[in-house]
Amino acid sequence: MAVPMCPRRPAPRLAGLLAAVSAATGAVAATYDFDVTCIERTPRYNYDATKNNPAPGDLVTFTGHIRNWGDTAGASVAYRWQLDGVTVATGTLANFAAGQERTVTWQWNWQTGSHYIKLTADPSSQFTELSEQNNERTDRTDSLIVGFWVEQSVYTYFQQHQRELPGIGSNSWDDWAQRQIAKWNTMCAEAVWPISPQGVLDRFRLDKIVIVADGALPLHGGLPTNNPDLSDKTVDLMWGFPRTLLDGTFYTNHTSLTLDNAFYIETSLLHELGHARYLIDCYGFDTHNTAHSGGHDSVQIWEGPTYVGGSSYMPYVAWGEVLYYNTSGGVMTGPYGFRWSPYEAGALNRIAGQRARCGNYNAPCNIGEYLQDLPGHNHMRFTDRYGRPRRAADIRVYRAVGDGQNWYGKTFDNTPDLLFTADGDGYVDFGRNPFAAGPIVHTYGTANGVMILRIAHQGQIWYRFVEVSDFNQQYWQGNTQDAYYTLSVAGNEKPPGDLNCDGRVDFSDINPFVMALVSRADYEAAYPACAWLNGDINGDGAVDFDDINPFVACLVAGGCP
Ligand SMILES: [Ca+2]
Ligand SMILES: [Ca+2]
Ligand SMILES: [Ca+2]
Ligand SMILES: [Ca+2]
Ligand SMILES: [Zn+2]
Repeated sequence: MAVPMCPRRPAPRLAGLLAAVSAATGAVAATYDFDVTCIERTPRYNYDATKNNPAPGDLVTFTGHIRNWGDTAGASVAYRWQLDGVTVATGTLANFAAGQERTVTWQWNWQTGSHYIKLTADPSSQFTELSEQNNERTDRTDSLIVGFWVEQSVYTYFQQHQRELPGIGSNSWDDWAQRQIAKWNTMCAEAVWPISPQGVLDRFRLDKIVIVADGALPLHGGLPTNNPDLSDKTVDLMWGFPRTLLDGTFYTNHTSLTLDNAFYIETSLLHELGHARYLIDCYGFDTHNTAHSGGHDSVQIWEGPTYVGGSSYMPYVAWGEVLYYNTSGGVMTGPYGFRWSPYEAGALNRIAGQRARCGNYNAPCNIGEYLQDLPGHNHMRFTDRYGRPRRAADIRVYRAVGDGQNWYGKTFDNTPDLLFTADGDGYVDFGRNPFAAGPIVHTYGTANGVMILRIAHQGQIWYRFVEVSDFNQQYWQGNTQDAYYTLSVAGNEKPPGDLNCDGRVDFSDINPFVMALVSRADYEAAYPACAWLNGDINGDGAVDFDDINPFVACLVAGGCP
């Protein structure tokens, strides 16, 4: 089929609709609304072609699409192209009929880097419009490319109701769609973390809006939403909007400017586009025990007679079933809320500037490929609540295997898979991949990117979850050979300087300190429930004369720093 580009299907009854809505709301009939709906760039290149981007000097054409949503025919409206803020072309669209869409073009010899192409309708405000806020679009030229396919009824419904959103000048499905991309780009700019000091580097532009008849999606197999046109490889991300989205209440809130209102910002769409780019569901690291409600217990570990899941070793954190919530997710669901988390930003920047590689839809073949980015040696240091090493702690790794029956299914059986003893500085070298014997898997039936550690030290036992996302982020920060982590577990240990183990550091610790200094054996005999190393104030692993001055400082301060 001929590929429709930005919207080209006329909307013949629009003027009538507009008048009806105006009459219904008692508003003054809108006379004009010029709407720059989209800027497309040609030629297009398939993402998997040898040449998949313009080369410097290539002649490219920007085609701007302008709608007249007004009800007055025959207007002549000016337009203006700007590149990097400099006007490069102007013109006038004469006889612009109500409901019509017109296109204007500007050609440019391609340059690498980030440039900004902007099209403005009615730049000197000759017309007072229903919306003055949809008269310009700006695209970063080196953006990745988004295509949306929308069925006619959805397109029409949005044109009827978007204007009911207060104060934002939205008047079309196109305005809504551009707002989704703008939100994505804003989140990219704002994702400034240590791992992404310049935020998410890529920007995205809506290059293709294809309006199709109700029921037409998908055009070439797959799902109407995920795969609106599987034959299209010119975009890097695609999504479809079938008429069935109008069933139910998904788009029936016309007035709330809140993130729970898809008619304003469709957070689930941006999440799905995250998948289309290759991001995984971070909630897939979450771990639940649901056998008591007819489901599956992921954690099937016993500590003596105690079933660990839901016990004091591993309390439920929510709903009487959640044993672990991921620490890595944002848009892909997790503690960062609706923004790109450090993990997501790192993953997006890992392929910054690269077009889609093997699929531009949810899910592409390279989804989650970054899970395999593991440093060669992962050194984890186990410490107590005062930051002291848990020397010779017994560390056991429980790996997840698939449950074969749930999304991101996982089972930790009762047999530890790896055994370690922490060294004199509290370290264990887990090697490259303690999570699994093979690759990290994160899909239906299996998610093994989270492991459980059992830490035993000085008669105490702890269970902790560790996510592969921590290892991935170390890798992306350049620690591809050796990465270092600290896992602090707090027990009944006493603070440094507390030699009589009453929980305080004061004059009553002086005599036992002297005893510890003179003879470890005498000290341990006199204070069997205490730790000789509480006298190691300077943290060098011994109690000796070098600790005297720091100990005095602790006494004066009422505690060691
Ligand atoms: Ca306008
Ligand atoms: Ca105007
Ligand atoms: Ca004390
Ligand atoms: Ca010392
Ligand atoms: Zn998802």
